Amino acid sequence: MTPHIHPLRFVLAVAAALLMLTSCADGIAADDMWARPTAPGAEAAAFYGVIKNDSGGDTNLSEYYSPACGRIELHSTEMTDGVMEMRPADAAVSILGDGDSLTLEPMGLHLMCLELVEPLVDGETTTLEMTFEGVEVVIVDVAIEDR
Ligand SMILES: [Cu+2]
Repeated sequence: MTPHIHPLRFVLAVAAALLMLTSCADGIAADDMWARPTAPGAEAAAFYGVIKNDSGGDTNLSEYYSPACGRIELHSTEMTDGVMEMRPADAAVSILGDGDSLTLEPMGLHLMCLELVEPLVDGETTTLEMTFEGVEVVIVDVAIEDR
C-alpha cells in the first residue's frame, strides 16, 4: 500500500469489493460457460454451461446477446426416430425459480449461436450477455475449447 492512501479508504475499497462479490453470489451464477471452436464456414455454434438462480425469487432468461452471433436461440435436443433434432426450447424451460439451475450441455439444452459473425477459435473467448427478468443482466466470458 502506498503511504498516500489512508488505511480507512483501503478498508472501504475492500468492503465495497466484497459487497459486489456478495451481491453477485446472491443473484445469478453463470459459471464455466464454453463453446466448441467452429469449423471454417460454419454458420452456427452452441454455448454451454450451468446457470443458477440464487436471487431469492423467480426469473426468466428472456434475452441473450453475443458479439459472435447474429442472434441466439435457446434450443433443446431431442431424439426423434433415432435422429437427434434440436428445436427452440419450450418457453417454460427458461423460467427459473429460486435455487433452480439450467444446465446447457452437448446433446441437451444449449444457447444456439446463429448467423455466426466470425469463427470461434480454440483458446479464445467471446462474451455472452443474458437478461434475467427482474433480477439482473449477466455478462460472462465464454471459453472456446475443444472439450
Ligand atoms: Cu441448436
